[in-house]
Amino acid sequence: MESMINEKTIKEALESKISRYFGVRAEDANKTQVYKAVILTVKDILTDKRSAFRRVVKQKKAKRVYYLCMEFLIGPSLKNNLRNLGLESEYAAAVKSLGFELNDLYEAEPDPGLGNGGLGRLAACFMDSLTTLDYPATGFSLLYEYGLFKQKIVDGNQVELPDIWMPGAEGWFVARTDKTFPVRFGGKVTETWENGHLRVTYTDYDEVQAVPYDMMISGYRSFAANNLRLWRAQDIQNFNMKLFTQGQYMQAVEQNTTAEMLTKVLYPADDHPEGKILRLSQQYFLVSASLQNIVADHLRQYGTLSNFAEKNAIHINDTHPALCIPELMRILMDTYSFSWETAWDTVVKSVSYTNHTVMPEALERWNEDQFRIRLPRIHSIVCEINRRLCADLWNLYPGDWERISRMAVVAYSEVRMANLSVVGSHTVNGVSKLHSQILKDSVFHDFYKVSPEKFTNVTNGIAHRRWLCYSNPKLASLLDHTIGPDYRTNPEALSDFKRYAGDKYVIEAVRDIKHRNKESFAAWYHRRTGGTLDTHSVFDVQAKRIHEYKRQLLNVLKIVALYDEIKTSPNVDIVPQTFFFGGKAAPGYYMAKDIIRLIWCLGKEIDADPKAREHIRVVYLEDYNVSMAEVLMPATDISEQISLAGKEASGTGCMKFMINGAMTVGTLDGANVEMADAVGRGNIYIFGLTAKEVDELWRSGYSAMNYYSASERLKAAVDRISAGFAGEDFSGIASYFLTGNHNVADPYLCLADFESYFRTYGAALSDYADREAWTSKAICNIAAAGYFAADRSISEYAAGIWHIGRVTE
Ligand code: 26V
Repeated sequence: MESMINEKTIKEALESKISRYFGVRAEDANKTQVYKAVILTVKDILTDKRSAFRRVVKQKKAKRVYYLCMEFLIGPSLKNNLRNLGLESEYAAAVKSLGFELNDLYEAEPDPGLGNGGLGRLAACFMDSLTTLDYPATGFSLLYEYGLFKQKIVDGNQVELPDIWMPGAEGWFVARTDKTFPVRFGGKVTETWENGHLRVTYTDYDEVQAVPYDMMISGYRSFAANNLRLWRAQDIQNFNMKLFTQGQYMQAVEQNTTAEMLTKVLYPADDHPEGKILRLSQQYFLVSASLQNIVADHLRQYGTLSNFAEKNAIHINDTHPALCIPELMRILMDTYSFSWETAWDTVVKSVSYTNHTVMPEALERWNEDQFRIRLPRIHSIVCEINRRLCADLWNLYPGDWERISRMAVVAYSEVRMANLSVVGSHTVNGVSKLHSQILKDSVFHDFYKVSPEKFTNVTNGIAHRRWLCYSNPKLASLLDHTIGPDYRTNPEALSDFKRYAGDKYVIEAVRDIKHRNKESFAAWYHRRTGGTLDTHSVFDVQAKRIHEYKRQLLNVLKIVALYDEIKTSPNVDIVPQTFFFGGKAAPGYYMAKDIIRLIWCLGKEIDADPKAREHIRVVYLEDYNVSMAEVLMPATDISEQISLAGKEASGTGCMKFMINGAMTVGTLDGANVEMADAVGRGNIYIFGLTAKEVDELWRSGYSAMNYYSASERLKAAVDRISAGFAGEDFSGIASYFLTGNHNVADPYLCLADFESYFRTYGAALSDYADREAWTSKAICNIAAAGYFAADRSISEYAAGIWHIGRVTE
């Protein structure tokens, strides 16, 4: 079908859209109008593809997967879609004939930030692979009017600005006002017995309409085109019916805003659940609308729900959509008269769950009273799930109250979403080998002992076409010319590139590509900020959310120690280095905001020091997001993956840097462990305590002060921080290290890992001096990165968890 599309047909289509939608002649259209017309035509192409795909899915009665996630960090779509469809050069020519450059359209495209970080980006990468591999899949999430805030750094302080992404990127979405579903909150539930059947009546509830907004997902040269459906809350009931007709216009509008608040904004904290009723309502809104939709589609095709679990896999991405479990129970029992047992069997056979964090403070719990008032029917179902669970456990562990109360879904007036997720799904997986092991050993140990077969691992992966082929076209073209283009659909074929690790020409080419990518990044940075960068310096990058466990502070200690070295030695001979930091802090996470201020002030002080600034610079990259990552990763020499071992579930940024030929300096945490196995210890810079050693250190009693006293360099660095930078006081951070702000000194063991980190970083730096050897290692990294493609992760989910097959013509 795409073969009938060429420059001429595209140009005609654009002209027609421009005249029809904007009432101007094509040659008079401005950039925005051309951009919008491009989107409209790409959507038409995808719509045709999608209807062909749907027809075959239906005809083959294929099992479908539904991926539920509160976040989809989709990033810009135009380049990805055009390249996936193989239509980029045709579009470039057509757009040029209208007087514009396709690249300018790419750069001007807004970046919908409908996610916080790793979790949401993973969901977006997975949709890409699901579609490329021709699996029938639907992503479900919310259409937040405001995505993750835009970050401004004003004198070192993070300031949050609303992310108004809609004027622009909303063009990719199609509102399906014909496919809405009602979602009910509050009200009263009455249970009566009629002819031996429990009848549940639900009255006095508030009803909100869920309106779907669909974005089609293209796969790379795929037969499939899938759908990402985002729900938007619309209050029709209150607005139109009741108050409005009674002439109470303003009250109608006020109530209307309350309901529509549901999808107003994405919660910007991925560290602490706020326990806010609005967040719970958002979760139920997503779950209820999506499940009604899934059930309706299933019934339309099969006319029965008896084969529901055979034909549908429902995946909950972290605990946020865990209300899927009681909601599907509700629909099956209350609407379709299933017995508890049959409904439960269907639910457990349909649902699977991925855990994405072991941080105890991120595990969601809801106050039971709030939960009951807001979701009375769901509450009663959750209580019954809990009652049956506890009864089974009592048989298994008679008298072991402690264990049973740990495993309960409802206890101490709280609803525990993680326990609900484990109990109500057939498979639970972690996102790296180490993380999955930790789930079995500690977080879910009790459940693991009862049902070991439930637990499995699927190591995360990235959309390597977006993160390598499209964002690093020079490297991709070198790969095409050396190993051939097969790796684009078969990422494991990247391993062929290893043959070139000793090839002088290829080494020189990879080195030259890295340098040119650094220049492109510098140019991008200049356009953005007016600032300049030294592209001959080492680009050392730590880009991720700001979290204590990710240890941006350990990186700061290293930089301060280097700064100290530069200041105190009479003749310094070190490679120039630029230390980049990027990432947002949750607005209420004061420590994280302080870390940003520290980094920024350190940078300012170094810039003002004539001797130091010859050698090192610290750059805070404001508003790190998907579009920035796409230019930054190809330009990076050293990737900092330095979380405390046992804390980072997987990490996916690490994979994006690796596949672009950056060298990793990292701990044995998350996916780093598997990266080290894949590339070999000689090609990665591993340092620090292992997860096991971390546990032992805590058990034996950790004294930060001992590490401080034992290392001159560390002591000097902490004291330097205590003395402040650029006139700002950071003594609080020094005491965080030594005495602790919440009783525990140095809770993420920065001091314990410092010496090992500093030495290992130093080794990386001296290796960098031998650029040929360094680049040869970079080649090994690119060659070993194939395993970390989302195509591999998705094949594992499809075969081992969802049991779905590809649908081809
Ligand atoms: C948690 C919460 C809890 C409070 C309310 C808002 C909110 C929003 C998001 C989250 C999720 C945190 C979990 C997360 O993003 N985990 C990351 O998942 C990545 C994909 O699996 C993984 O690579 C990272 O290591 C992990 O930190």
